[in-house]
Amino acid sequence: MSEVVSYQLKENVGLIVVNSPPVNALSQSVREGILKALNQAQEDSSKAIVLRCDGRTFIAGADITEFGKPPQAPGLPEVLSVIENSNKPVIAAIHGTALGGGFEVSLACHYRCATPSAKVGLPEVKLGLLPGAGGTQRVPRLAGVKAALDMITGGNPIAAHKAKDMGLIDEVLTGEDLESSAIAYAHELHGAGAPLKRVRDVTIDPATVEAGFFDEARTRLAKRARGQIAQDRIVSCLEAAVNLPMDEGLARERELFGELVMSPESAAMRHIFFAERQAAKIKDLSEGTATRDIRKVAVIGGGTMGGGIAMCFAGVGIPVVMVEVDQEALDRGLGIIRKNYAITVQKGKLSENKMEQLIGMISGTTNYDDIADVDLVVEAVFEDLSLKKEIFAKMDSVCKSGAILATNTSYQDVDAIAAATNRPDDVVGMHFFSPANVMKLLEVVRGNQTADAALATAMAIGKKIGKVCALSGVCYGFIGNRMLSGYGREAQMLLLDGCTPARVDSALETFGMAMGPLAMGDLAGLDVGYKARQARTDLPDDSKLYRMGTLLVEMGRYGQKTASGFYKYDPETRRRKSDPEVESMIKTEAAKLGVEQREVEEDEILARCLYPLINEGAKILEEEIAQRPSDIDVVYVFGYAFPAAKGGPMFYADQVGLKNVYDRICEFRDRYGEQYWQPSPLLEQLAKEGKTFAQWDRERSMA
Ligand code: 3H9
Repeated sequence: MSEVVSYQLKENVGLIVVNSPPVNALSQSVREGILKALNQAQEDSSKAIVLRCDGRTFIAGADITEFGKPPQAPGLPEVLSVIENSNKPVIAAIHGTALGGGFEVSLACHYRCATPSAKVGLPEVKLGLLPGAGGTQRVPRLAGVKAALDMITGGNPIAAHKAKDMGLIDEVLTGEDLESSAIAYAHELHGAGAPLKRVRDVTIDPATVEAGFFDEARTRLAKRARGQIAQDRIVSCLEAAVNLPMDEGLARERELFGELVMSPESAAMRHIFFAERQAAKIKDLSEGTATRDIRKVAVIGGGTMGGGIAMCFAGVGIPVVMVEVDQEALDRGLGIIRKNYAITVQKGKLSENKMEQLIGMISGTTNYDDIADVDLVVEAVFEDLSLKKEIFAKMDSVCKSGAILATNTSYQDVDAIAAATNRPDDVVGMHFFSPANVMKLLEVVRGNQTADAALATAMAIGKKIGKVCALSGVCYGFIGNRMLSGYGREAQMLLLDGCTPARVDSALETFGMAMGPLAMGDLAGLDVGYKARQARTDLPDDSKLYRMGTLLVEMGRYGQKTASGFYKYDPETRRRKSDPEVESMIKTEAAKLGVEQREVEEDEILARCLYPLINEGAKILEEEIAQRPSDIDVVYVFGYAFPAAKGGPMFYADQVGLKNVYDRICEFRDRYGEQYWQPSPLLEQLAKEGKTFAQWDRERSMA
């Protein structure tokens, strides 16, 4: 029939099976195969048609690699219309995840059945898109407009039983085998004379939608996804579902899908989708590199970080031992974990029972001998190299052979830490981001001597605990924090130049950052950066450098924790407010330092803050600290809330044009000095050659 779609008549049922690994995406050959099979089924003696997939999942969506390329027939709408107009009932039999176009295929079928573990969803919004094959028209017809709005703008999958309750699927199968259960279900429907149920025939009563519903949704979503257009277009499609006949609604959906698929927002988000998967691959490690089993973990340090890390492992059923210096510190650490879980219970996102189960996975000790049997230790004490070395020497003396010894350091030299042990090949960096149980990024740091198996295990366990992993070499601050230093520096320099904190932050927030750099400093604690700077000997001797941050700390204004920093904070709501005292202090300091204040354009604020990220990123590539430009994007999107809709700093630079970025950096160098603005040789080279980072990376991998 087709290499990726087979058809056979089985027990009077026409059985269409899609087999297109890895996720049965709707490539041209899959669309064509399904179409041919459907046509064949119309002609034979089958009483009903079952569509199922081989492999790990039902169709997981359109083939994302085809977007942006010329369309190839048959289009998905054509396939769906043949399904819907079939003269025999078509039944989708779902396992794994029916996502995007995959779920839309099932919605065009007359019936949907699913295994209990299956999930259905419309995640297009996460790619800056909307469901373009009827999802926005059929879901509200089945589940109501409000549920459709939440499902499509949230993009999260829904478990089979819930999907049934919502009316999205008809049957949760109970049998062990998907194919035979689905065939049995088809017989049952046929026996009962079940009609050809077409979702398009359902009408939505406009009276069920409250007045102002769509306006309110638009305002709320615009706040949630600043600067992104997909949410707005989804609302328009749902409005069309309510107000227009089906075919006109479908036409509107196609038109808006067409707009989004060509948008820079979607191109950036698709880039991040593939970048995330690429980052998990270590170039010089063969795919089959053996990993070690991680059945028990120890976390050294019961602070906020250690607690969050322990929760990550407990969450996937791996028992954790937390080690602290004394009972009091241990009780405090375990207490924080309990409190964190309790908050989740209060929010209704965790049951009391499950909470107790999770807490039961985490034990505590003050004795290193108790970690002799663990497979992985993650050290998460404060940033003091000699303390870390001492702890690693202790770990080395008690841990069993083959245990992986990981440090969560943000800045320290992983090689120096490894040298404190007799097994530097088992030492690796696992740099979590705070709060560790929430933030998605894990920077896995490869030391000079880290063994392949230790590295592959760190990446694998990172994935298992739900993190997005990116590999970094050893350098001060690794990929993320190293790049950040210029970003924070310029945010503060801009104050002396004439910006208020609110002006700097709002420029970056409008760009899409979840929080501007100064508000972020207040959240992290200005004292943290202050202490880190004091330990550094490599900073230029310039009284303008971090002037405001330093002054604020010296006044006891550490940020949110003291209810004042660059801003003032309401102690109850933590809401920030501009502080006239800070604004006048900035003016006074600028005058003292002889900086002439001026009106700074928004465009300059963005360039001054973002271009240091790009320039340092280019240096990180030259030094091979990061494997690829897209890994840097992953670090920034998942660890620093850089907007996915801008694709990460390196992708963004490619869009702006490297020559434009380079020229602006040269302009800043001439104005502010080489100690801050030294263009990276790689950036200079690519700017002169008229290339992008992505092109450079492709050419390099082909060479
Ligand atoms: C859409 O459907 C639009 C329609 O509404 C309208 C059309 C007109 N295409 O994630 P994994 C690759 S938009 C191409 O590691 P898992 C992926 O890159 C689409 N490739 O596996 C990776 O490749 P590699 C809406 C895809 O088991 C490999 O498959 N659908 C696609 O952890 C394995 O992926 C989505 O957004 C694709 N659609 O998770 C769903 N999907 O091995 C996107 C995956 O070379 N997919 N690949 O690195 C997912 O969420 C996950 O892949 C899934 C499996 C949950 C399915």
